[in-house]
Amino acid sequence: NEELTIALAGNPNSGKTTMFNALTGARQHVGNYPGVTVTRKEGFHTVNGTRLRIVDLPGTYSLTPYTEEELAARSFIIGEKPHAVIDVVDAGTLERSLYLAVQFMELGAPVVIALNMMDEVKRRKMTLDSGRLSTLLGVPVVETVARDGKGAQEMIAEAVQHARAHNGHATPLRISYGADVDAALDEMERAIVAARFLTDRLPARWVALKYLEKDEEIVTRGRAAGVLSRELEAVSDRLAEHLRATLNTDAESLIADHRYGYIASLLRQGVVRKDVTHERLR
Ligand code: GDP
Ligand code: K
Ligand code: MG
Repeated sequence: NEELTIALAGNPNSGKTTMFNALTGARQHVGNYPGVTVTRKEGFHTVNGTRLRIVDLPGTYSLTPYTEEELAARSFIIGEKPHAVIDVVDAGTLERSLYLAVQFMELGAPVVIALNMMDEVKRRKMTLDSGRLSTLLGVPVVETVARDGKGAQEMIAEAVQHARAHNGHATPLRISYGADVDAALDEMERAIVAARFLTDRLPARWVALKYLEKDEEIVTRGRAAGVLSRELEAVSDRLAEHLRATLNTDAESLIADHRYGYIASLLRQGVVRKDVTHERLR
């Protein structure tokens, strides 16, 4: 019998556990991620004879992990390759929340976005066009209210369909980070592909990005792999020096700026409309 693993991911307090409880009820168990004290919650949900293993991941803002929770969430997604990753997003803080969604997409994870807390969005007289967002991002987007289970069935149906269509992999999103960063990424990507460094499980461009962000885990693995790491670090150092001299900035900030720029431009294309009339009346 088919069993699919579906991860619930997202920022802290976006409604993941509420959604997890709504889906799995009493069929839950709690453990720990290997080597860390972070709680691991999983449970089961059956839909049309398909058993879904649902994993409630720790909250994370970024895939460049700064905390044990973030590292556990990332390791799960990279190591266990869930069939679908449902990114539970607080729809009221869409711009900030999509920062993580975009990173899942760059990683090539099969993402479904649950625009949660839609009750709050409506109460604030905001209008979100989830269909438009889905078209622009190229991933399913479902509106939910986890607190009363609204949209949960549709969300699960989308996740199952997405899982079957992608078999654990989606085409990684490629964002432009500007001419200087893109050139460095291209050069690193070629070296990573040639050395087959982590390419069995990760997009080469994502590994290159992590090098520019000085990701501890990826750089440590690269150093263990030998000469390639010196090559990648040389490109990264050269870029760092250039950015410092020309723009007085570093690669990490530029990468974050471009990600936010990408998201802001998406949202301006008809995704977010605030009811201005209502605002003027107050
Ligand atoms: P997590 O950190 O992502 O697991 O978030 P939780 O599930 O613990 O939810 C954080 C808070 O948001 C709790 O107080 C929930 O009751 C509340 N919450 C979750 N989903 C919704 C929703 O759709 N609408 C509203 N208004 N509140 C919600
Ligand atoms: K919480
Ligand atoms: Mg939680």
